[in-house]
Amino acid sequence: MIQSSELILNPDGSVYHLNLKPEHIAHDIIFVGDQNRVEKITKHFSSIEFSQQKREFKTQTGIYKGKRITVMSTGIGPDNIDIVMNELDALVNIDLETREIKAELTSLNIIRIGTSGSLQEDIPCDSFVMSQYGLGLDNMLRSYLIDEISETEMEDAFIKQTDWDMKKGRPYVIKGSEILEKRFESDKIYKGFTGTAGGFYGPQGRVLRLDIQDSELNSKMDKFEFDGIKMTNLEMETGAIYGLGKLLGHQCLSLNAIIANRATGTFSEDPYKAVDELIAYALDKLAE
Ligand code: R1P
Repeated sequence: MIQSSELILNPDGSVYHLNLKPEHIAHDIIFVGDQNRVEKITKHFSSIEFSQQKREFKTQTGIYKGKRITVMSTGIGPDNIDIVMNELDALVNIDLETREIKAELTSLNIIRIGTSGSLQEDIPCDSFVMSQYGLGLDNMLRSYLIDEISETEMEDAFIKQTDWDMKKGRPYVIKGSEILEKRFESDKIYKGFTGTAGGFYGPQGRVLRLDIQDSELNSKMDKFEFDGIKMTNLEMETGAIYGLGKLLGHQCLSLNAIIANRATGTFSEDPYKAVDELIAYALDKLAE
């Protein structure tokens, strides 16, 4: 039995941070970072059966083209992903009354619709990237046992090619769901290798008033290559979603609208349009 200090439930029986009960979520789930993006997706639904918000975690469940879908905001960063993935998994795979792990486990489909900065000149603003791999530059996932699921050869190549300082922890590489990749691919979306940073400024090489540990990191990352795979973009959730998804047995895929190009120093003239177009793309693929 999982103790009440470990799996915390609210007085109404919902999971602590997400404030949800098992009946509130679908098995097809869309993650967004920004809570205001939830309704930009659910406005396309024919009906919404449930809405909830606690802190940055806003959830709506409804129907799009006959399919029941949950849309949920995760807020920013891998630390939030730890909360969202564990509590979502508990909703389907732990009996919240007996606090026992269920004998039969459920696998969720989880699609992130995010925003991201491109590292490559030829992946311009307003394009879409689907992450074949997530590279975690944060340390959150290292609290779990990941040796069986991580791509150690790619990690070693990244460490060597970027001269990564191990005082920052060992980067991890996790592959996304190949099943979902096949469902969401087309000639409208780049396939990529997405870096997930544990912060927005220093951890992504941005300098305002503070010097950073490696001011050359971004230019080393954009030159990184392993087996023909180059690093495409940087954001703050994909690696963590892929890692926890794989450990917990869920299918995960991250799609990002490119709103900044770090290689050319440009920013999208209409980032909301790019996100809206990615939403339309992802919803249609999900409903197919
Ligand atoms: C940073 O501004 C946030 O935007 C990106 C990053 O991953 C980070 O969460 O994604 P979202 O727009 O999905 O939040």
